[in-house]
Amino acid sequence: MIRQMLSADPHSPPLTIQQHIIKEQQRFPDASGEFSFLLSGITLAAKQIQTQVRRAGLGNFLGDYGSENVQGESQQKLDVYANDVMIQSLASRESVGVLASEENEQAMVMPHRSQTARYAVVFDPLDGSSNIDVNVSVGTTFSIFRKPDGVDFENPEQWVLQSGVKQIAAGYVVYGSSTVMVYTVGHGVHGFTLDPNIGAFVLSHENIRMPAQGKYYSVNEAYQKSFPDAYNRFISKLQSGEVGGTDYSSRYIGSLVADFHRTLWRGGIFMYPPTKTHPQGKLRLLYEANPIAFIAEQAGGLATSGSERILDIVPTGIHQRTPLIVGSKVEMDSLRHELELGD
Ligand code: AHM
Ligand code: MG
Repeated sequence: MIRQMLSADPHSPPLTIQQHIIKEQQRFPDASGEFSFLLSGITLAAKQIQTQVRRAGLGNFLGDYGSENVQGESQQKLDVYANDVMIQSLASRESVGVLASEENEQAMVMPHRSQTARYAVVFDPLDGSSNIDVNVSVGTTFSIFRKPDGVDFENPEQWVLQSGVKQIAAGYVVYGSSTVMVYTVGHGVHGFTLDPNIGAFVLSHENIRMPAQGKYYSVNEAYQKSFPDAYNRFISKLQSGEVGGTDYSSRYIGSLVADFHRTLWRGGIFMYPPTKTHPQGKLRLLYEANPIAFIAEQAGGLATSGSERILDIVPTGIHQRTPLIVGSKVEMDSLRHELELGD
């Protein structure tokens, strides 16, 4: 279960994310400090993004930027801002050689071209951006890979076209009623809440465990007629109390980070199955499904595309899509059973 660290002793000094990362880094024998410096680039960017998200209605920061990204989706001003901030923060870290973003068609080689660079970061700078203008939670997702041996700056996409099991760290930031960052380096999942008084992410949830079963399912039911039958049978079972005897409620925000954050905390299941308009699923493997799947598994949950474990998928393209079903063990087992029966 989630342990509330802050309530343990209100007078103990807060443990910041920076201190926590340094502690985690000691698990790696060859740790040089560069990995914690890399992660500090992400927390710095997150603080800047959250500042603009919080003031979005005040400046001139709402609405369309007037261009489309590589997916053909219109870019919001905050998408562009968040992307610039992530790139600027990470480009100054010499340990980072390559970046890939939802907002950029190609993988980006960092101008320093440092021979000591050994990490690649993939990210969605502001996920769920259709929710920005209506003041609903949005988020940032990221995933970190080590540079594969023998790969250089001539082939930047090879730095990031790695299956999810190769992630060395992943996380997300949810800009909700508070700003929370959740991350894993493969030794459990930890959550940090931004304390606006001191401007630091402070450990608020250590060793987060996803409950084995929840009471919410999360799916865009407007598309139900175009889901494969197995998903509809499973949804019927949820609705009729046939999954662990639970009476389910539905919750769907339309921001993956927020929908997953609730699923991580409360248990249950999030689904974005194949649909007629998105037969390969809508969500992107590298910077949406992979970090969420890594965190889910580290917290005791499961994540599948419907046909295979998300973390085992070997990507062929930076913006490749996948169906994503992620959640608690009981719901995931019940869905697997329906999928095995076929359509
Ligand atoms: P985005 O990256 O363009 O913001 O799209 C991803 C978002 C996810 O956050 C969310 O889970 C999904 O799109 C919602 O899609 P839909 O509106 O089709 O239900
Ligand atoms: Mg996105």
